[in-house]
Amino acid sequence: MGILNVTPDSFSDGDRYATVAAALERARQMEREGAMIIDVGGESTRPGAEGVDEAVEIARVVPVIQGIAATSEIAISIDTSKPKVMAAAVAAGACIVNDIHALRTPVARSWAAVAEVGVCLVHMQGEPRTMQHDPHYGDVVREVAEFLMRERDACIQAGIAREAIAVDPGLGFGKTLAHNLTLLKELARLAALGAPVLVGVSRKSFIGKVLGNSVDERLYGGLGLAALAVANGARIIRTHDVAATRDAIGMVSAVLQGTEN
Ligand code: 9MG
Repeated sequence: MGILNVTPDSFSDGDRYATVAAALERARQMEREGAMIIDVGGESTRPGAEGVDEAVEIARVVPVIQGIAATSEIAISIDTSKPKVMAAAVAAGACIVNDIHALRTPVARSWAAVAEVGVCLVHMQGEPRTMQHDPHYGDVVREVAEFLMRERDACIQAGIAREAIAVDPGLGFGKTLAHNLTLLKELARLAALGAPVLVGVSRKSFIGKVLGNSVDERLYGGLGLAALAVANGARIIRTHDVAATRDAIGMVSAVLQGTEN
C-alpha cells in the first residue's frame, strides 16, 4: 500500500504533492514500483495534528482519486474517519476505507456495509492531537487484539463481509516506543486472530527514537521493520517507499513460501 498524502501539513511530504498533477504522477510512480493499493489521505494523522473541515478534505482527495481511477485499475483506499469523506471518495473511485478510528460509529459501519467497501480497522488510544501524551496499557498486545476483534465483530454485525476487513495495530497511535516494539515482536499473536494484518511503520518517529535519525533518514529502519512484520504475519505494508519495500518483503515472502517470487 503506497501512501499518497495530499495534505499541506503532512509530516513527510510537506506540500510536495499538493497539486493534483503531482499527486497523480506520484500515484503512477508507486503503481509502477509495485504498489497494489494507493492510500489517499487529505488530513494529517501525525501526533499533534489539528483536524480539517470535511469540505476541505473532500476538495483535496476527490480530484486525486478521480484522476487515479480514470487511468488505472489499481485499488484506491481513502484514509479518513469522516463518513461524508468516505462516501465522496468511494463515489470518486475508492474501494477501501482506511480509518484510524476503526469505523467506530454505527453510521460509518452501516454505510460501509451498504457500499460494500473493504475496510481497515486501526487501533488508536486517544486522538491524534493528544494520543502521545502518556499512553499506557497492561498487556499492549492483548488489549490491541481485543479491541480489533471487538470492532471487527461490530462491523460483521453491521453487515460488512468478514473477508472485507483488515486490522492494524496502529503503530505510533497512542503508543510508546516500547509498545510499538512489543507489537512488532509479537505481531504473530494478532495475525493468529484470522483477519489480514496491515502494518504502517514508514518514516515513523519511533524509528527515529531508536536510530537517532530524522524523518528523511528512516528508510532502512523502516525496511527492517517491514520485513520483520511480514515474517510475523503481516499481509499489507503501508509505505512511502514502494520499490524498496516491495524488494524487502518480496525476499521475505520468497523464503517463507519456499519459491522464487
Ligand atoms: C493513515 N495512517 C497513518 N499511519 C497509519 C498506519 O500505521 N496504519 C494505517 N492503516 N493507516 C495509517
